[in-house]
Amino acid sequence: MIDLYAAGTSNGMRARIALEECGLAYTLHPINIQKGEQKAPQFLAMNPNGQIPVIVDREGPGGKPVTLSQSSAILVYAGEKSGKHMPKNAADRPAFWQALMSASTDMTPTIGALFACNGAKEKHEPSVAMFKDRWKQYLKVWDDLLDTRKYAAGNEVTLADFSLYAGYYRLNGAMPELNAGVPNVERWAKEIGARPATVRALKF
Ligand SMILES: N[C@@H](CCC(=O)N[C@@H](CS)C(=O)NCC(=O)O)C(=O)O
Repeated sequence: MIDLYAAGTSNGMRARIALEECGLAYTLHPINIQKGEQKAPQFLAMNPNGQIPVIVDREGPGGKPVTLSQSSAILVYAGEKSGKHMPKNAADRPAFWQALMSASTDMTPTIGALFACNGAKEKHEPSVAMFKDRWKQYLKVWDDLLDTRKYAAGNEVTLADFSLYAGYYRLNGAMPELNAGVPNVERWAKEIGARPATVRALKF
């Protein structure tokens, strides 16, 4: 059994989608980041950075408990533990890793920066515009890619798709206009977003 500590942000959703899609049994412990629950001593003992998501797997490798933060690390951990949704074809792996890294190191931090700049008391419009443009650029590249293949890494759904979807879904809720005009992404998002395990994972 895995304990998942998360909130409904793109990083939190990424981790939860992975656990659901990989069919791993887990208990969700919702963390209210607005109230600062991620800075409580018992949380910091699991992740000294005081950030969600975190998992605790009481039956990690060798039967030993594992505590893990970083949404993409959790994603790959779930894939390796379950043997699901990692690319089967070796030739698909470079594209898999590239999409996975882009989702967590390009796209999600852009969402975080955008929300922070946009929601700041003293809003800095040039920064807001810069992060909006950056998001649209990532999405345009993603749309071009999905014109040539069905999924992030080829013709099979992988964890890279779930990782990208978490960010897309998060922004769709807050600033849907930034997700407009990308028909291939829309086609792909409609399919990923209809998967029962993904639907379950998004209900925070
Ligand atoms: N690189 C980390 C980022 C984690 C992160 O930024 N978590 C945010 C929510 S999406 C958080 O906990 N923010 C609250 C805080 O920093 O106090 C990951 O991929 O998990």
